[in-house]
Amino acid sequence: PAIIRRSDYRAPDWLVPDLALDFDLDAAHTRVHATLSVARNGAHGRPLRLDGDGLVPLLVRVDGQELTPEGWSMEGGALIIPLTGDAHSVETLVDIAPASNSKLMGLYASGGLLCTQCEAEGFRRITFFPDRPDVLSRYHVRMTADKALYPVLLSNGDPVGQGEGADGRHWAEWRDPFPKPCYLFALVAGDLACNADSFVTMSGREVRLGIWVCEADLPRTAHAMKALKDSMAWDERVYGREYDLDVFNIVAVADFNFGAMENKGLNIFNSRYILADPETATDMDYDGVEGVVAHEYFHNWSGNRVTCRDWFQLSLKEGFTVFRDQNFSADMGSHAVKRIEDVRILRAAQFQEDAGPLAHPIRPESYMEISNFYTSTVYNKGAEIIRMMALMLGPERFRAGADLYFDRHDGQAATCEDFVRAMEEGGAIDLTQFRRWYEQAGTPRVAARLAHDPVTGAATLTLAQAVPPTPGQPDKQPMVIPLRTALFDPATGSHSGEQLLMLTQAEQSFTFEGFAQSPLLSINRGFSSPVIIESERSQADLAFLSAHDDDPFARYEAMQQLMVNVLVGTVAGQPVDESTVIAAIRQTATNPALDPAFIAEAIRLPAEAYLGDQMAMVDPDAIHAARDALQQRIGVELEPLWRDIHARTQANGFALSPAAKGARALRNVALTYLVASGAEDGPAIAFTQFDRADNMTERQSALATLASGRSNEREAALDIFYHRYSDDPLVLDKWFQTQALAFHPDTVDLVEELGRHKAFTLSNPNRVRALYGAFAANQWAFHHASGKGYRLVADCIMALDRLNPQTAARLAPPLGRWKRFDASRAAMMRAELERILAQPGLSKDVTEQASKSLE
Ligand code: BAL
Ligand code: ZN
Repeated sequence: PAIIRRSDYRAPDWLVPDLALDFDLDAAHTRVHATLSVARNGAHGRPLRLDGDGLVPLLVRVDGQELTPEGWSMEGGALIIPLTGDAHSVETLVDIAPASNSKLMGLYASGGLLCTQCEAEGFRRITFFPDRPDVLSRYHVRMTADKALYPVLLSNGDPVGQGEGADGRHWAEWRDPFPKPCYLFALVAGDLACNADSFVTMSGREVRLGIWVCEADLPRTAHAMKALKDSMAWDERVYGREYDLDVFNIVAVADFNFGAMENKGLNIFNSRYILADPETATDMDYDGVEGVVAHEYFHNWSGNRVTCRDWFQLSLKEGFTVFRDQNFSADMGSHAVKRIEDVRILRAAQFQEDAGPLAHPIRPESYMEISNFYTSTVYNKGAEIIRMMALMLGPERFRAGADLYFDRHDGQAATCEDFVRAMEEGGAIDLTQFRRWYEQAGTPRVAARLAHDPVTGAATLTLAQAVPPTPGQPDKQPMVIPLRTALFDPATGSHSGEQLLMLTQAEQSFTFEGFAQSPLLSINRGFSSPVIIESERSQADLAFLSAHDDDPFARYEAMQQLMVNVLVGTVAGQPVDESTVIAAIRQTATNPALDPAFIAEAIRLPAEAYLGDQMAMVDPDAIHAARDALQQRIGVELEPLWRDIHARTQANGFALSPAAKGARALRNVALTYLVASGAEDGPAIAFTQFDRADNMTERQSALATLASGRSNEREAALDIFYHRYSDDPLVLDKWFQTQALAFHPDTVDLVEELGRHKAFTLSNPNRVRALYGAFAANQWAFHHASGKGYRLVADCIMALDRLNPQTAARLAPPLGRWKRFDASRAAMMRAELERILAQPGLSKDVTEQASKSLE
C-alpha cells in the first residue's frame, strides 16, 4: 500500500463551499444524490478529483448537463472530472448498501437503525467527495425513508423541514450553517425514543438536547444527559466556549468502531458510553459515560469549529480534547484519583506503544492507513503534551493562549504548529525546543541522582535525560521536561515548597541549600511530565513518602514503586523484604484522613503487564507467580483488616456519590486480598457479594475475583451471570471480558471455547474487544508458553479482517511486542504475524500493523 507523508501536503485543488445531499434511504439500497458547488482553488489546470471507495457513478452532471462516460474517468475508486471554469455545480448519483456494510465505515445498519461513521475516511463510501479535512462545506441534507421503519430522521445542524411522501414514506431536511469537513457529516434513521432536555447558554440561548435510544433504554440515559449539561456549563466556565446551534443530539448505537463520534450537532455513540444504570453499569462505566460525553461535546470547539488541516494533525484535536475531558472529569470528582487513573492508562497503553515497533510521534510523519493512528500516543500522550504547556504557562496564560487559538482559527483547518504558536503568543513563552514533543517518539528516561554534602548542607540533584531510539528515529535531541519536585527533610518530615525544575539539557544539576541530613526526593509530582524516572530510592524512603508526601500522585507512586521493587526483585531472584510493603499498605489502608478511592488505587498491586514493562525481558509466568504470591502474603498478613474493610464498606442502598464510589472501590480491593489469602470462607464471601449486590460494580468485581480462582462458586457465578444478563449486550460483554481477563491456568482454552460460544460474534466490535482485546491484555494468559494465545488472536484478526479491517488492526499490536520475550515466544509471535501477512486480500489496515510489527 502507498505511504502518505506529512511533507507531501498540498492545499486542495478544488473547494466545495456548499453541498446538498439527498438520501433515499433503504437498508439494502440507498440512493445518494449529491450536488456540490465547486470552486477552483488557485491558478491551476488540474481536474476535479472526488474520492470514492466502492462507489459506481450512476449519473454525473456538470452545471445541470449530464456528462457522457467520456466526460469523466475513474482512478483507484476516485471520480475524475476535468472542468473548464473556476466554479461549477457538480452532481453525482450512487447506490450504496448499508445492510451489507460490515466495516462500519460510511452508512451502515446497526440493529434496525441506519447510521454513519465518516472519520477518518468513511464519507467516500457514501458519496464522491474530496474526502480531506481541509475542504469545508455548508451542508443541506434531505432524507426520505419508510416512516414505519425509520420514524426518526436526524442529521447535522438544525432541522428545517419535514413532511409526508408517497407509499408510507416521509422526509426531513436539516441544514448546518457551520462549514465543516466531511468527516463530521452524520445521519441517523430509525425507530428511536428521545430523552429530551434543554440547556440555556451563557448568552441566554436555549438549546434543545436529545439523547436518542431505543424505547427500552430510555431509563438508562439520565447519567449521559447530566454529563452533557455539565460539560456545556464547564466549557463556558473554563474556556469561555458556548454551544452554537439550536439543537444538540446524541444517538446510541450497538455496533461502533470507536467509543463515539463528534459529528457536528449529531454525536453518534457506542451505546456503552451512553447507557448506564446501577444494575448494568459499573462505576467505571459511569465515569466512562461522563468522560466520553464530555469529550465529544468539547470537540465542538476543539475539532469542529477549529478542525485539522490534514490527518497528521490529529493530535491537535484529540490530544487537546482528551486534556479537556480529563480536567472536566477531575473537576466532577477527585483530581487525585483521576490523575492516577489517567497515568495508569498512559503507562499501560502508550508507554508500551512508545517502546515498540509501532512507536510514532504525536504528530506522525507518514502512514499507510490513518485509522491505525487513532492511538494512545496521539490521544493520551497528546494530552500530556498540552498538560505540560498548561503547567509551564499557568492557568491565566494558558487560557490566553487557548483564547487566541480559538479566535484566530475559528472556521479553519489548523495545524499543531498553529496551536503551539497561539500558546507562544497568547501565553508569552518560547516553545522552540518544546516542539520536539511533536517530533520525537519514545518515552524519555530521566535518571535522578541526589548527592548531599553534610558540611555545607547542600543537596545536589543531577538529572540526565535520554530519549530511546524508535523506528526511523535513531538519534534524539534533549526534550523540555518540566518536573514538579520537592525535597523532604527527614528532620522535619516535610518540605519547604515545591519547585518546577525545567530539564532542557541532556544533563543538568540543581542545588538546594539547608539540609542537615540527606533529603528525600519527591519528583515528577502530579506526573508533570510523561517520562520514566529512574531514581535509586530505598524501600525506607519510599515507605516514608507513601505515608507523608503531600502530593497524592507522588504518594501513590511511592507505594507502587515499593511493590514493584519487591516483585521485580522476586522475578530476578533477588528477594526484597516484603514487610515494608505490607506495613505501608496497612498504614495507607487505615489512614482515616485519606479518601477511600485513593486508598483503593494506592494499595492495589501493579498490573502484570506494568511489571513486565519494568524488565528488559518479560517472563510472564514468573511475574504472575511473584504477584500471586505477594497478593496472597498481603492477604494473609492483613486478613483481619480486609475482613473489617469489606464489612464496613457495605452500603445500605445504592448511591453514585464520590463517597459511595470510593467505598465500593475499596471494598472490592479488600475482597480481592481476602480471597487471595486463601481463607476458607473467601469464595463464599465473594459469592454472597456477587449474589446480593444492588449494583454492577460490586457484582462484577466479585465475579472477577471468583473467575480467577478454582472454587465451586466460580462456575455457579458465571452461569448465573450469563443467564441473568443474556439479553443485555453490554453486560454480556462483561461476561466475556471477565473470563478473558481471569488469572486462571485454563484461560487460553476458555477463550478458545468462548470464541465458539453462540453469543460471540465478530460483527460487533464491543464483543470482539471484550473477548480478544481483553485476552491480549492478560499477559499471563496471552503469552501462554504453548503459543496458543498468539494463534487465537491471529485467527481472530484474519477472520475479522474480512469484515471489519479497522477493528481487526487494533488487535495486532500485542503480537508486535516479540522483542521483549524469550526466543521461543518471540519466534511464535513472529510466525503468527507472518501467517497474517500471508493471507490473500489482507486489508491495508492490518498489513501496516503486522508488517511494521515484524521490523
Ligand atoms: N474523533 C473520533 C472519536 C473521538 O476521538 O472523539
Ligand atoms: Zn476525540
